[in-house]
Amino acid sequence: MSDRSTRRRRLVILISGGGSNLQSFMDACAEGSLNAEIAAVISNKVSAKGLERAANAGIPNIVLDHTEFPSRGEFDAALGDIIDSFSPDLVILAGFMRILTPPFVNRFLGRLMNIHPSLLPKYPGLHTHQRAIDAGDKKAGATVHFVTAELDGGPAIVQAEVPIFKKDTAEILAARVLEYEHHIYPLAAQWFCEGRLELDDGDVLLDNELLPEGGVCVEIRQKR
Ligand code: NHR
Ligand code: GAR
Repeated sequence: MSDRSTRRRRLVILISGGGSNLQSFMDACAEGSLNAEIAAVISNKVSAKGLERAANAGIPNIVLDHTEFPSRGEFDAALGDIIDSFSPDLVILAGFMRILTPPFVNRFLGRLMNIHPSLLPKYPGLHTHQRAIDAGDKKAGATVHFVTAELDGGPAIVQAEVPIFKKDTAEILAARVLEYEHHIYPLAAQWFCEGRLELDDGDVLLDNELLPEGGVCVEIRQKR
């Protein structure tokens, strides 16, 4: 068996919260739509619910509390060492809420992905759903992208669009977007695990083809 095509890729998943995206990776691995194993889950918050999901599934789970480090750089160096101890092929930010310093990003460049709950380049940073509602936008969504030093500025791999309805609150919209995050994030990871996806000098290639800005667009038809 060639290593290239069939070896199960190793993932390390970083979380800070509920871990529903982590759960979508656990489900996709179990079901076989993602040919990978989750080598470890790491949280910067001891209270992250996602840690329990990992523990219940027998996945090594680690807390690295950023408040115990004197600087971002030192936290990132320790985090990078723990990640490397699991020899991952791909590192997944799944609701990870700490901005990462350039040395960390460069250490994992091309094998570090994030999902951001907006249609980037719109609304990088925090409070994306409220900002989209306040702006009167008709659609919202989520973007999977390679992480670069520019916050939420790395090139996009795949986007899902969902409608915004008049009565939406940020919470309602967040839940609608989250449902589709759970489809597109394991999908992007599977492309990477199959060797179909790469970051090439700031561009994203899928099957050796340059992706457009925004990446692959998955339009979701809303059952209503
Ligand atoms: N790091 C780099 N260098 N580049 C990216 O694209 C990153 C990143 C780290 C995290 C996720 C991102 C998101 O999808 C992400 C992308 C945290 C903040 C933030 O302001 C912003 C964006 C993202 C994650 N964090 C505060 C901080 O001071 C803390 C907020 C909190 O703890 O609640 O780090 O949205
Ligand atoms: C998701 O909506 C994710 O896109 C977002 O946080 C949620 C995490 O949910 N990420 C960020 O805002 C990153 N700053 P989860 O913990 O249930 O996966």
